[in-house]
Amino acid sequence: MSALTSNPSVLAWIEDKVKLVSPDQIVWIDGSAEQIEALRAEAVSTGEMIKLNQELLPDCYLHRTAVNDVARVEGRTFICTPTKEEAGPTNNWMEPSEAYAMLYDIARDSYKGRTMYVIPYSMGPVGSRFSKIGIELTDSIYVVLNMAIMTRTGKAVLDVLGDSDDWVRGLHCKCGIEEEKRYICQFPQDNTIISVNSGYGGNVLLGKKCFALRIASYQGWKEGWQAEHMLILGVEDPKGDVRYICAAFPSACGKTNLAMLIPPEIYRKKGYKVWCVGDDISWIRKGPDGRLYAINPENGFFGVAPGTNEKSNPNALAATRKGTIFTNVALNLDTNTVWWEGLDKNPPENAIDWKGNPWNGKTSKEKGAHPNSRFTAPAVNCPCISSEFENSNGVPISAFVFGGRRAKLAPLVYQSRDWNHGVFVGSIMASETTAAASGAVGVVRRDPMAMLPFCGYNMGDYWQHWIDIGAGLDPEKAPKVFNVNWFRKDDDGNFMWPGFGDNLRVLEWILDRCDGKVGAQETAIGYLPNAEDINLEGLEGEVTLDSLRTILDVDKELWRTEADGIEEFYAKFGDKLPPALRKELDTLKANLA
Ligand code: GTP
Ligand code: SPV
Ligand code: MN
Repeated sequence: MSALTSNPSVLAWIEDKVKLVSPDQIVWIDGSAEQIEALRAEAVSTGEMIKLNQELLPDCYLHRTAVNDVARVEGRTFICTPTKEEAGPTNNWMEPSEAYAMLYDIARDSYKGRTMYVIPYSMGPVGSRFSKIGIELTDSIYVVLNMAIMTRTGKAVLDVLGDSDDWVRGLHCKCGIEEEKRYICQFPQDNTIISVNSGYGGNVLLGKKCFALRIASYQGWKEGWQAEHMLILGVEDPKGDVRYICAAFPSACGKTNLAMLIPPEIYRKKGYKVWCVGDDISWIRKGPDGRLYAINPENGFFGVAPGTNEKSNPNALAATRKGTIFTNVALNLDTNTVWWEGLDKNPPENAIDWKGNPWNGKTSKEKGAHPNSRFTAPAVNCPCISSEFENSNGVPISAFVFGGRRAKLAPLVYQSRDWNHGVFVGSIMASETTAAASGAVGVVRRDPMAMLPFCGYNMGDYWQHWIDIGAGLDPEKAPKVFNVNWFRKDDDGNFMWPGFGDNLRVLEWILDRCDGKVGAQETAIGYLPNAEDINLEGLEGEVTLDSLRTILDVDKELWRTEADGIEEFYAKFGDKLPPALRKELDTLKANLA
């Protein structure tokens, strides 16, 4: 197949990689429906994908990854900068020439007997000033089909690129899916990503975490913009005014759910609506009017399946009813449809679990779906997708919201005193680990701005970049900064806040604060709501004013211990710690004394 571009930098790079990996043939992904259909058929014929019930789930497929390959591998993810200091204390680092040599050894001849797919893709609407172009080489049809949902792919992207060499190089080699030889390496200075020995999501869909966060965060630092692990949603009030919020929560901590929330009945009756612009990543720039604007660089949702149901997230569920790829969920053999824990109370008895073994959902103690099983669904399928989803100029941001999964300590919501204090609040985020990454689950760790696994440079420089962005904004126009925690638990381990749709009650307080419409209590950590100002109408029996007060408390004793933890964490950054954040920590300590 002939090349779809004459761009010299593209052709030279591909020629070089062809020599390295030795594919049998090369296929350029042109963006046509026919090509996608042919690739689906080929993947079904080899068993790589299973075609699901086309009446109930048109154009939907199931894929199972290797059992050793079900989540991002943070321990095997590297930032390859010339010096270790550029990668900083929170990233794994490898010297670039060493990394290239090691990766090329692993990748050499690994496409023998296989096809090289060349995927040109745009992160962001094709041609938008926010957007960036990448090319991913892969030997996996599954990757091609996922990228075709998650990004804008095909010839149109190459036409926009023209002869420019401003594009991100991505090489993915499945190799033998060997865990000990799995590496996900980013080379920020070279605009390059190399991923070997995995076939799973965030490790191999290189447009997502590798490019749109790790490489793009570095680009944003150099170019004066931001790439963040943030959802974008619009809240429409009864007058029809829509205000936008960006929220950063760590992996599997509720971004997709919040981005698509269905307002509680009392809000729906008043005329409130919520629109989803993005569920995972935001690229943010200052607009001509001095406000910050955000786009979602993705074109689909790579969402957590377990727990997604008609009640928790009907919009996400609806988005998965056509054109979707399911990964590592259970297969119901009676209906040829999919099932996962928390979908409904009726698990199939005649099924295949995510590992590919016969499974009876009524009797088996094993899980049918992996806790990090996922759906890859086109954004356009989502019933609440925003009319601004394709807007090349992005949407104006009123508030940034940080949040994590904390059984104790962090209150339901609080507001920072100003921008720099907001950066501090983001920098001290901590959250219990989840199944989205391999390793222990439920351990509290620091995860600044939910970017711990995704920041492509020194986190100290990243914080300073946040502070510099704020310094360039008129405080009147800068987004207000908040922190939320939907995950407070009582002593019996029950969640104390209903969450999901009811989180709109907290968003309403946040937007009212942005408008200066509601008061707050000034505490040691920032502004907390007066309990009466969170609307509990319709939650009678579920949340009382007293239980609300419990999750709005600031326990100074616990916070003093927390401050010691922050001190210890900050110490890792040495002189890369922005003085402004040091000052904020001192203020916190003084407030707690
Ligand atoms: P990534 O795609 O990994 O970045 O995850 P995410 O941040 O989009 O998380 P997602 O919305 O998929 O939610 C992950 C898990 O958190 C699911 O099991 C949800 O059911 C659960 N969850 C989401 N929102 C809430 C909430 O408000 N309260 C509670 N208790 N659980 C929630
Ligand atoms: C996350 O882990 O934050 C995800 C899934 O969104 S992955 O694409 O695997 O990174
Ligand atoms: Mn994510």
